[in-house]
Amino acid sequence: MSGDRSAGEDGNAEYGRKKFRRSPSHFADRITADGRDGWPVEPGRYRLVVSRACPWASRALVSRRLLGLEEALPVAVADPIQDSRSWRFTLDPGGRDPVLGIGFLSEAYDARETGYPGGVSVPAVVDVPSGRLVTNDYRQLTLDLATEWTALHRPGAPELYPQDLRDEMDEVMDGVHRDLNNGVYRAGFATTQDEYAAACRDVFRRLDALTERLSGQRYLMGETLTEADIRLFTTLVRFDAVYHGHFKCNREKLAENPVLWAYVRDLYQTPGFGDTVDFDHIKRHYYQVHTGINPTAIVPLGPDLSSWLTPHHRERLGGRPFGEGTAPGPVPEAERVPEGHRP
Ligand SMILES: N[C@@H](CCC(=O)N[C@@H](CS)C(=O)NCC(=O)O)C(=O)O
Repeated sequence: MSGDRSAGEDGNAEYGRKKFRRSPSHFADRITADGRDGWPVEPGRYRLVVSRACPWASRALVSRRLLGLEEALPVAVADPIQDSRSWRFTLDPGGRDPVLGIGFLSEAYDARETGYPGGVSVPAVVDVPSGRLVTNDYRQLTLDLATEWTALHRPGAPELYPQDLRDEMDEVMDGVHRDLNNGVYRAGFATTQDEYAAACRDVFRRLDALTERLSGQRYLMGETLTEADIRLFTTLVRFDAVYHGHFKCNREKLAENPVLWAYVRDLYQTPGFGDTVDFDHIKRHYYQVHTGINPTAIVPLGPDLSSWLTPHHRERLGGRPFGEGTAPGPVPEAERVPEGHRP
């Protein structure tokens, strides 16, 4: 290895003239109530490392807020701009995460596996006592927060992965993953016209289908929020800011689709969703890091964010956002997204 740890799934070095592929998460240990992988759920033992720019990491930020796990699973926020050693803690005093004491997330990967040659990705969960990475498997992570961390959930936490809906949810989430969560990346990093066109069509075909599904019901699974909405939200909230321009998914803007634009604003305005979103980190990361597709690294000024807070009127569809539960409380002071990074 040359020491370049930035060449990940959506980094720069990995895409030449070949089909965009996302490499599977390498570290897939699970933190569970019974600790069967050696990692029991314990308050304060682990640190969730995220970039607020990253849609995969942002799922965990939303779940953690909705479930009230902020104290049990503290968070480290990486600088949205990676350097050749990948994610770094340059937002923290002295350029080090105050709890893990490291400057680069790669140090936790190395502590787990010496000479690990793969990309260093977020989200990542690190075991604080040993400083070792536990998992970077974003798919399982949020499901485990919902189903394995229950002893530490706040009173009134919603059920995000209800047993009786799992089959249907898995199917919905698979389609959303293939065509949207990952589809926008396939379009953005395509290196042939045909590959781009196919991916871009998949994106809008899926958005059309979701428009129909969401025109008569408030949330993806009906009247209550679930993990499926979280996974859709993290892509939709980035759509006009980065996927429309930077990834060329530009048949139309989300703001031109009345159903989905109202749906995503409804979520944005729901405690636990919008309060995790940092538009400055999102825009700077995509436009400045992916210099293969944006060689000048210029970050566009738009879009205007003020409309995110306008009335969405989706409450007319009824629904009980948190089911039997309640909305989460305010964002902990230290985790507030700075003014100027949000509407
Ligand atoms: N590792 C995940 C995806 C998570 C991911 O792609 N995160 C991005 C940020 S949005 C990242 O950390 N990329 C840097 C890298 O992989 O080197 C996977 O299994 O597909």
